[in-house]
Amino acid sequence: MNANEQWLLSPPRTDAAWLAAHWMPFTGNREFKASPRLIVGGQGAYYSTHDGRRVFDGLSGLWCSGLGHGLPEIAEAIGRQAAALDYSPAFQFGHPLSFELANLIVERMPAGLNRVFFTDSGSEAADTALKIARAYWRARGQAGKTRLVGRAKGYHGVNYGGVSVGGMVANRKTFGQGIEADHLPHTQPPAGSFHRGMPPAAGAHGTALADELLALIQLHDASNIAAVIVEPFSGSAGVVIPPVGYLQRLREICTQHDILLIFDEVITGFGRAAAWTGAEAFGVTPDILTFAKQVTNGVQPLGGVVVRQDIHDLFMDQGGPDYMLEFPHGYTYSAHPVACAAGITAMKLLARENAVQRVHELAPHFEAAVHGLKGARHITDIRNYGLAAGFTIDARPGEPARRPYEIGMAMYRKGFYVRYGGDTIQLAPPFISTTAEIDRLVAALGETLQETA
Ligand code: PXG
Ligand code: PLP
Repeated sequence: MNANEQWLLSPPRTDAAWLAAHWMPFTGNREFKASPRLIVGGQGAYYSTHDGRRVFDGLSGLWCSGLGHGLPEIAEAIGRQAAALDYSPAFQFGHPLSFELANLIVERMPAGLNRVFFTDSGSEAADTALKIARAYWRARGQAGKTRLVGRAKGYHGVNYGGVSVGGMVANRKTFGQGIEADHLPHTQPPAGSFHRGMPPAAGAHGTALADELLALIQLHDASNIAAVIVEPFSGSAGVVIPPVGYLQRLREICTQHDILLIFDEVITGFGRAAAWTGAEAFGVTPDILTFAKQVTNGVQPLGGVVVRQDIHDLFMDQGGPDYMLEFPHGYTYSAHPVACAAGITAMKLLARENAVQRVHELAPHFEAAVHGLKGARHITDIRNYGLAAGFTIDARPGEPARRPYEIGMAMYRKGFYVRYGGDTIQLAPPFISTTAEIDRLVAALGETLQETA
């Protein structure tokens, strides 16, 4: 039975009284419940909707389903695992799958990053990485190294650590004091730049932006700074690509001043940047790296943190008697067996389906297509890397977020799901997309821009 047939038998309720019980995340709840958009099925690069339509998945879910939807291997692996072992205690006991998944992940890491700590989400991965950084310096006898440095426009999830180092104003301003954090300037070029891929190194958008870290070191002294956390490229902010040389310079400064460099790869791992990681794509190796989303193709909630072996080993060496905990941290569902079953299968499928190679081959076509919208109505900038693109939309006076919302809704009515947020539209089509599907997606966006007031 396909999703449409299922719907005919039992259409979901969409009346406001029914929908009211679920307070939805990062959603305009009042608007949604007045005009519900329920997704009832997913196959390949398409969703089916409660009103019986097929919609192209232009953001791979929320950047997580690059292999497309409805993969029987993952469904079978989850079913088998739930029947064999549905849950086992995450603390002081283990199950075989987490070790297999950790090894599969390590295989895809830049050299030296080879110890994996599992979480259930990207937000938990970001907070875990920050805690590892602080605990590491404490274990090294430098307990004063606690300050954390993030970046304007950065997104590291929604828990307190991630929001504190994050730089999305809308996600910060509502919640009062977080933990102490400083922010580097963002690297988004001025509107009208229309850079393809990485912005050039020249001028203010080169290593000068990374050198801002030196000013923070001068202000606080490196003896007080634990870590710098950045996304290799920012997704949520509207696809912000690092200028040539920027990440290299951050790496250099962190190494010189004994500051840990954390890459938040929740979006860039695994495949989106036409490489297994952003670290590999941009040729810069962090000390700590986070992942989530694509690790299970979005099928189960799972994230994690990968660290350099010597960071891990320091915890072991300083751990006291061997029955003691080396790191008092973890989640009930860390390395959940069913999520690990999905992760193992997804990691194998990414390899078998040549996901990285596919993205590499599609990326030039995608780049040409999205930059073809330069000059289209309301577009003030376009940025892209791998299979990710961000468009800045000219703001209506006093209402920067309205036009992107209207565009997103009009696209959905036409049969294309795209992400809108702030003053941007974002595209991140599945790795399995065809060039024709990409052309249709971008053509629909062009048409919608033209029709939008
Ligand atoms: N770090 C980064 C770099 C992310 O992109 C998170 C942490 C948090 O992950 P969880 O699993 O806790 O959501 C993310 C998540 C968007 C969008 O449209 C981006 C994310 C989530 C939802 C929407 O840009 N990124
Ligand atoms: N709150 C309470 C009262 C708990 O007992 C626990 C876990 O035992 C948590 C929060 C944390 O939940 P999780 O481990 O799923 O993050």
